[in-house]
Amino acid sequence: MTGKREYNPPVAAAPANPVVVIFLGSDSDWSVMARAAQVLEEFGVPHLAIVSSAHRTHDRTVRLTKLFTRRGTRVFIAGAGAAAHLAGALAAVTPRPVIGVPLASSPLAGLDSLLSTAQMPSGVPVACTAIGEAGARNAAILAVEILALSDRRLETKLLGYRQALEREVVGNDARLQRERRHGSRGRPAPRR
Ligand code: RP5
Repeated sequence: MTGKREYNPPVAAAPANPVVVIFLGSDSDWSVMARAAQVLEEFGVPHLAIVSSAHRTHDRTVRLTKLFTRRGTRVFIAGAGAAAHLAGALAAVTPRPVIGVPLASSPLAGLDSLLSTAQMPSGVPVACTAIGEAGARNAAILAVEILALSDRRLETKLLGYRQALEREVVGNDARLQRERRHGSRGRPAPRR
């Protein structure tokens, strides 16, 4: 014992009882993981984003996960790159669903994080989304789907979101057909 007080880093200013907590392995992950926060914002889900690594600040990550589990957080999202053990580290200490987002921040472009997030041993699952921005968005949508199981208002919003997606694709198709009829959507360049 050195007699020194343990370093107890503060938690970011936040809603005290976030329904969803997004963990980032590094602040360099924020540009991608902000997509998840944006979706939760759109659905009006109280959330919090925290930088805390599975490796560099392991004890803090465990402590925070247990703290937010006690406070009632329903779903955790964990975005990390490289040897991405963050989602698994959370899942090890919370019974709540954990959704991992593999990030393409290493020379292996996310394949490493995809495998290390998805390949959990039997008994401690994490849901794993696609690599990068699509995965970050989908993690938040999946979190909303989980919450909507017991929240009709959220389910109605989800249905509205799906209908908007459908309208967008149908609209894009109509535009493509129009442009092709008028010859304004170019043909692919001939192969050389
Ligand atoms: C991972 O290593 C982080 O999640 C991040 O994606 C990657 C690089 O982190 P930094 O070196 O930019 O902090 O743990």
